[in-house]
Order: sequence, then structure tokens, then C-alpha cells
Amino acid sequence: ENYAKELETDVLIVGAGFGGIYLMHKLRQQGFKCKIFEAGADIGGIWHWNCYPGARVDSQVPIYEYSLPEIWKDWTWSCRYPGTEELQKYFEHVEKKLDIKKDCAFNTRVIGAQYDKPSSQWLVRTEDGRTGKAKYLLLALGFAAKRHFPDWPGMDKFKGEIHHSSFWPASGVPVKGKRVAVIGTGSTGIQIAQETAKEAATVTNFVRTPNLCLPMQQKLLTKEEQDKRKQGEYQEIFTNRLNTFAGFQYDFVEKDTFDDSPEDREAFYKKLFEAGGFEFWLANYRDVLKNSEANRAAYDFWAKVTRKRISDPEKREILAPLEPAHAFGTKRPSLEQNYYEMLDRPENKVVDVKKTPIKEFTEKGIITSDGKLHEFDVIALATGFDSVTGGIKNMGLKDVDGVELAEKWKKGTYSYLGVSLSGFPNCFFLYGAQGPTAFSNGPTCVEVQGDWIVDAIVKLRNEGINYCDATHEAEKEWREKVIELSDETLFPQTKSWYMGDNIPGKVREQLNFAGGFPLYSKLLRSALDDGFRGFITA
Ligand code: NA7
Repeated sequence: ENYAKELETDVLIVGAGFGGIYLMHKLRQQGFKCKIFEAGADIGGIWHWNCYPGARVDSQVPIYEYSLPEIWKDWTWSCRYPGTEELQKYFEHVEKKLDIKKDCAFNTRVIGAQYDKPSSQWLVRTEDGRTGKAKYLLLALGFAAKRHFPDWPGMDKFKGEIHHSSFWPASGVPVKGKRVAVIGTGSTGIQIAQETAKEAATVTNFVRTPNLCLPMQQKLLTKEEQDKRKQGEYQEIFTNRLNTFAGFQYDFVEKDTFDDSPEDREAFYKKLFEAGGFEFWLANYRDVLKNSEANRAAYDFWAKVTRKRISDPEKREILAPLEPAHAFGTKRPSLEQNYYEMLDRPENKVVDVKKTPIKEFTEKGIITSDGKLHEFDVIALATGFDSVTGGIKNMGLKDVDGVELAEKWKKGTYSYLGVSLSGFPNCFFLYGAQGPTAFSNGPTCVEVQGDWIVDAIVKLRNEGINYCDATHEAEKEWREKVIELSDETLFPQTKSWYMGDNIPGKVREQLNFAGGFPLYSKLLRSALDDGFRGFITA
């Protein structure tokens, strides 16, 4: 019983991850009363849920953390790419500094929300029969709030342990000496496979699309070196990240791929690989995600380096084929740590499910379309999420006329600026549809959009505006902009969750703003500076 049956506040925030916490902190500073409804049992968002083996962030610190000095000043990381446990500790540190939990209702899943015109309030219903009332409703759901479980026949028959990555028991699942299946090759599948292989008897990775993984180049960090970097360098990094395409400390170089000689290009690619992380993706030549030949050159380098690491010819063809399965970087690369050497070992297997799709599950394991039974003790479903739009469509959100958002978006996604929805007054969201979301570093995105939302709410209060609703015309223009920017890239050529392809029946459309942070921030700001351009205010 951590909140009353009826709760009234100024601002009701849904989600207590990076986004929700940031909003609450900034709004409190402006004198607003805030509450958070959170489906999980603690703060941390995806880092509360991500308990699967090997879960680790793949954007390096300090880029992957709040830019708030009161948080980073006395926080020290152990390594460049920390794992779940350390991220959970980080959120404990955040809690100590910001005192967030006292205004959170945990285990509180929102199942309905509608703006009530007569009272000028949002009424928000929860699964356990409570109602929250607030002038403003802010949605900080993250882009992975709804899990994707393919509905293979017989899944309930399996006698071993089967878990979706995002519902992995926090207490762990023993894999020592066990036969483990990992379905999926997103960031999650790669991490589970390489981690469980340290103990399991055998790991089998079911691969529909090979991940064009990049070397993580993990590195331990000392307190001394971090303390030194905090004297000026951190602030510089946080400021600079706003000027880069994806909100990182690096950016595409101001050069096209074929401006360089083949030798210089090779040396450049090599340097990016050695730097590790996403550099080969997001600090590459500026045309890598726009020009097919440029992209192919990057792919060929990737394949050359990666193929050398796989001695088994059959596995090599599935994991790193000479002909690319898709343009490099148009699906999210995962950062690997010995993934290829691990799968190359004779006891581990790779099943090409493009050739032989999964047909059904049995008590003992998985049958593929060639009739073969693969037996397992543990199955990890690393099958991802109804990404970007799944969460917001799944919370009973209705417009002023009572039409469900899921219904409104049946034929396509519409938002204004990737932060608001026409027909949903005084409601804003972040790290969701048509924002930089999946093409960005999460904390950067959350702060850029969060600052804007806070400024917008403060402006509404200061100017005595009671009601602020995006127009449908503004939404249509924004949607066009999002599609136009995406069409200038190679993203639409590839089937991916960026484009909604991973969920059967989902509309195929670009779900993310592909124009980069500098442009995004400019567009966002100008709408506010122009007196809520694109909104009806009253
Ligand atoms: P992803 O990246 O969506 O990966 C899901 C994987 O599951 C992907 O390899 C899919 O293959 C595979 N998948 C999904 N459905 C099926 C079926 N029916 N058959 C075979 N394989 C299937 O999710 P993650 O959890 O790894 O990562 C999510 C994001 O969280 C990540 O990008 C980070 O930003 C953090 P496909 O590629 O579609 O062929």
C-alpha cells in the first residue's frame, strides 16, 4: 500500500528509469509535485528488468550516465561498459542523491489513461484498481516496455527452464553443465550466448539474421583516472554529446568513404575497430549509412576481420557471410566479447533459422523445419520487444474523445516532435516514437527531451496556459519529416525493429528520428520559442 486509492498530484510520470527519474528531479526543482507509477518493484527501468546472464550496457561511461554533476561527481565505475549489477548500484546512488523513491508507486501498472476535460485532469487507472489524477501526464516508458514472445506451438510443453531475457529470474538460472538454447541475435542474444557458454555444456544460438557485432574492447577503469577526467573533461563530454548525431562522444567524420585511398581507408577502419564500441558504426565515414557502396566497403572490412575468427566453414557462412545479410549498421550491431571464438568451439552450435525455421517446442526442446529435434535444459528467448511503440500502445491510453491510441495508430504512427500526441493535451513522452530514441544514447536523449518537456511545462504555468495539445497537421508534418530523413539513409532497405518489421502485422515505417541530435534539438527548441508552434493552447 504505497499510495492512496486516489492520488492527486501536479505531474504524474509513468516509468522510473533514466527518463522518469530525470523528469521528476527537474520538475521538483521547479516546484511541481510529482509522482511516478512504475510497473516494476524498483527504480532503474530496463536495468531493473535486465537480469539475464551477461547483461551489460553497450554505450560506454561516462556517456551512458546522467550529466548532473551532483550524481557523477562522487560516482566511480569499475569499467567502460558496466553490467546490470553495477547499473543497479548506480541507481541506488542516484536514489541517495535525488530521493526519488518516496514519490514512486511500485508494482503499479497503468492500464488506462484519459484526459478529463471538465476537471482539466488526467485520470490514470492502474491494474490494481487505483486512480491517479494530475494536470500533466508524462510517459517515460523506454522503448522496450513490451516483450515479444513469438507464439511457437508447444512452448508450454517444454519441461526445462524457459525465460524471456527481460523476465530472467533475478536469482539466476543455473547453466553449469547444461544444454542451453539462445534464440535471437540482438544485443541480448549475443550477451546471453557468450556469457552462458562460460559454464554450459553446450550453447546453441538460433540465428535468423546474423548480428554484425563489433568488438566491445572492455576496459577496467581506475578511480584515479576517472577523478582526473572529472576535472573538466566530463563537462566537455556532456556538452559535446549534444552536438553529435547519436549523442555520443564521437561522431561521423567529415569525409566520404571514397575520399580516402584504399590504404588510408583500411587504416581508418582498423583504428575504429581497435577503439571498439560503436565507433565503427557511428564514428565511421559520414556516408556509411547513406551510400550503398560506402556501406559495402565497411561491411567487407567487417567480414574480413570477423571471418578470420571463425574456423568452422558452416558457422562462418551463417555468422559472417561474404554477401551481407543486410547493410552494415541498419540493424543495431551488438558489442561482443569473444562471441565468435565461443560459437566456433565444437561443442557449441549455430542453427540457421532462415533455412530451417523453428517449427515447434516439445517437452525436450525445439524442432526445426527439417524435422530435427534439438534437446535443451534451458531456453533463452532473446526475441526482443515490440520496440518503440509497443509500450505506449499497451497502456489503455485514450484521446480526449475516448479513442485508444492503439486504434489511432493502426495505420501508422503519428506524433509531434517525438514528444507529444494530438488529442492528448498536457501529455508528453520521451525516448519513444519519432524521437532520436533507437539511434541515440539513452541518457542523452532523455536529457534533451526531458529538458524540453520541463521547459514547456514551466512555460505553460508561467503564461497561465491551461491546455496544450498538438494539432494533427503538426503531427502529419512531423511524420513526413521522420520518413523523409529516414529515406535519405539505408535504414528502410533492411528489415529491423527500427522499421517495425520484427512484430508480425505491425505497420512498416521508420519509428525513429534519423536526422541526428543537432537538427532534432533545433526543431524541438524552435517550436517552443515560437510560442508553442504546432500546438493549440488555451
Ligand atoms: P532484438 O534486437 O529485437 O533481437 C531479437 C532477436 O530475436 C533478433 O535476432 C530476431 O531475429 C530474433 N527473433 C525474433 N523473432 C524470431 C523468430 N520468430 N524466429 C527467430 N528469431 C527471432 O532484441 P534484443 O533484446 O536483443 O535487443 C533490444 C534492444 O535493447 C537492443 O537493440 C539494445 O538497444 C537494447 P531478426 O533479427 O528479426 O531476424
